[in-house]
Amino acid sequence: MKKIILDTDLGSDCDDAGAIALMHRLAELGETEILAVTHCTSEIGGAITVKAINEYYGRADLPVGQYSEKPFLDNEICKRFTKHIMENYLENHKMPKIENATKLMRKVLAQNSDVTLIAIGFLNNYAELLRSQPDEISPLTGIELIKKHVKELYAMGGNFIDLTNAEYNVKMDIESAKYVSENFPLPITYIGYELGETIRTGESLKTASENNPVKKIYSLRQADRLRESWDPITLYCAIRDSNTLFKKSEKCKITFNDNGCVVINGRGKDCYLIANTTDEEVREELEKYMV
Ligand SMILES: [Ca+2]
Repeated sequence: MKKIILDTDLGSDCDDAGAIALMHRLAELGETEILAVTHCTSEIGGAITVKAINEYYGRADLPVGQYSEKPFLDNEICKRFTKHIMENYLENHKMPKIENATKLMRKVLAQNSDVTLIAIGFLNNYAELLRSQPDEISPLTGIELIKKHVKELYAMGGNFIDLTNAEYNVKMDIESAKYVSENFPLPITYIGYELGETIRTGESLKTASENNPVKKIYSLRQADRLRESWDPITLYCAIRDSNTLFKKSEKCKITFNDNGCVVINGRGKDCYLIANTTDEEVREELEKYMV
């Protein structure tokens, strides 16, 4: 069973919520153990919305962390649905204390081994983890902690079909994407923009309970309550890494240029996923786990 830490930018888009629902469902089935969820913007509603979803799925005590090094994407666009979910949550909860994401990751890694890291937002939190220095939690640096306690990283990011086009998660923080791609000491599997672009999911949420915050998020974000599936695909493939819906590219070295575009360069430890079946089959499979 894979132990995972999920890092999300929930708020920029709603497919993070679909991915978090899918993660909880696969945990219920005994396929993964969720160690922590961290949020990579400084918008507090994003982290509180993660807490609200975790509580709905029976994991109110799951540790949640947030990026807090400097203000980052704390804007109205990112509050389109988190504002509503947070206000609703605070009607019957006190304002929870949200931990610093880097500290939380260091604490969780120090206590676990063979952890799979997952990114469905920008790579700033993992860049901070890589740069972290020995502290009261561990005498190891971030890189040493990763080498000792982590297995791999799955990251939604990059466009692997059009190498002249920067994908959103990379474009919004090119410096962190470059830093992680160049310094992460273990294999990175990338889920490119092209994989989620043509697969719209959320249909199964339409029949969910009205109390389901993920259903509410899709209805607030999308008129037809469907959204492209970049993040659910990432969670699905990180947890079920031997699935037949996608296959891995040859091992190669993947980095990003100064414009945020993918650069594939000879031999290396990384790979990107390639579609291995029809969009319809992927859509049907994802929908099974989004409620
Ligand atoms: Ca995302």
